[in-house]
Amino acid sequence: MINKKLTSLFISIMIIAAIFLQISCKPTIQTDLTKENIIPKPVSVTATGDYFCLGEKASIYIQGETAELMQTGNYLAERLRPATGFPLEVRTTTEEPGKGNIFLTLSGADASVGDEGYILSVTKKLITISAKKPAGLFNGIQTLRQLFPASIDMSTKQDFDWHISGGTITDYPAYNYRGVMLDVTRHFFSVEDVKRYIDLVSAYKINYLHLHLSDDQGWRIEIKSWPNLAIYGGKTEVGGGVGGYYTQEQYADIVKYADSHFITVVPEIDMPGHTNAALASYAELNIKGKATDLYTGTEVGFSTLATKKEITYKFIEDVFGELASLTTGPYIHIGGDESHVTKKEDYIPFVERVQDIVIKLGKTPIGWDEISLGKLRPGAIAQYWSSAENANKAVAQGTKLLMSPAARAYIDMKYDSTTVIGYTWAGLIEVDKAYNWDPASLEQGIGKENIIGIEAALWSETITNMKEVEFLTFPRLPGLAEVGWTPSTLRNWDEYKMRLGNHAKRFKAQDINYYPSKLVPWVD
Ligand code: TNX
Repeated sequence: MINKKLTSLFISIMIIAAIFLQISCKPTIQTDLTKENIIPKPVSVTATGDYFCLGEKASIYIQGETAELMQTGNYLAERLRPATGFPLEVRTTTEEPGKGNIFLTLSGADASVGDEGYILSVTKKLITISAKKPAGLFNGIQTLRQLFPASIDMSTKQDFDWHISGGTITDYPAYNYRGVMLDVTRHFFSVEDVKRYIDLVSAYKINYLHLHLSDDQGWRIEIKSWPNLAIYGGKTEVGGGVGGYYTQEQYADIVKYADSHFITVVPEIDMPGHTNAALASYAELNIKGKATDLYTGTEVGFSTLATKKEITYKFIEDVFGELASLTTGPYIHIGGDESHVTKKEDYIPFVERVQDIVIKLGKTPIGWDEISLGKLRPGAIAQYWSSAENANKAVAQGTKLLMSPAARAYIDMKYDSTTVIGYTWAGLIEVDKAYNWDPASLEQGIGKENIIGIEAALWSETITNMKEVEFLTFPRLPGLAEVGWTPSTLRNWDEYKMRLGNHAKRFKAQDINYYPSKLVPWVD
């Protein structure tokens, strides 16, 4: 009798538990994958109407045991653990795992997705990301993060049904280079700041971080063979603040952190102009052999290295030699912009010789568009920022361009006339203006075949802290990331702004100080 009662009680509890489980995993919002607000917009999305529910017992399975794969699995686990409160163990497997798990695999994806593409499939049973390379898995993970409710990005446990819509996403980038430049010279930003920047931009599939490491106002990287550059030349910044520099260990830590987010760091030492910090640190680099004073203003174009002195090239070889050994990526940026006090006949042979120095170190030189005044070495890249004429000169030499048109991609410009920080020299750049352009049809004579990608540039004359960095970056950067990732035929401002509006919740969950543009229908 008692036994019977206990059995029926047990059955009732089981039924209630089953119903509860069912309810707790019932989606409260739509389950149409094609209606998700993914940025950058994927190449193709098909929906099944099904949904997957992430539960406490889920694990992340990786197929293969390479360190990079393991790191990618751990990265995903670390993104999902705080808000879900689930353990989400990372395990290796040789076959498709059972129900309720996440599966990251380097087999199964069609070769057409390339090195950075992925296929994300969501069924009731399993989430699978397949790719050719770990970078593709990482990009698929960024998409997956955006399929969860925005609370997934909170740093503390949230009471939520972690369901996502079912279907398949096939995705790959339009351009291989999707970058952002951070100027750490005009104002210095700490290692922690740079890491947060990497966290935030990698979510939008940015894969290059260009660090502007030297300028008139400061030298920001330790060079052991020329120690005064950092110790003296790094002492201050715009406005006279304390400045700072990265030790080589700190810089290597940034590079490693970026690499673990599939972001390649591109270091820039600007020359022959924008060199006052170096000229103040070493007298012998000056034409007249006398050191200049440190500079804390915002003028550009008044400084130049002594292009006719041999010591200058010894200096460049030493600096780039040390920098190359800290650089895991292919590029070293040589600057070359606004050298207004360098004579053209001196500028051209200088830029040619500096390219050769970089190439000899096994790296590929990039320079601002002015470098196309001289002969560009095979493989060198010109970064278009202001002169279409220079950009066309580069194309005529068979050189590929990195597109950073100031009127679209200079995210140090104000949004509108009321923006407190930022410049206006390249115009006001509202969120639609940063989004609404196509790199391949922006300038006559420059087509997709001439372009490696795009880069947003954040100069820091007017910004002093991360809150300000975030304000100018968000929400323009997600739009620029989409310009670089999504085929132009799939892009449209009116549709994009709806998706962007839905990212406010994600910005808030990550405590991002974003500009709430009136052009965007924000959904809180
Ligand atoms: C132009 S862009 C510069 C920088 C300034 C920036 C301010 C470029 C290659 N040179 O030196 O910081 O404008 O917007």
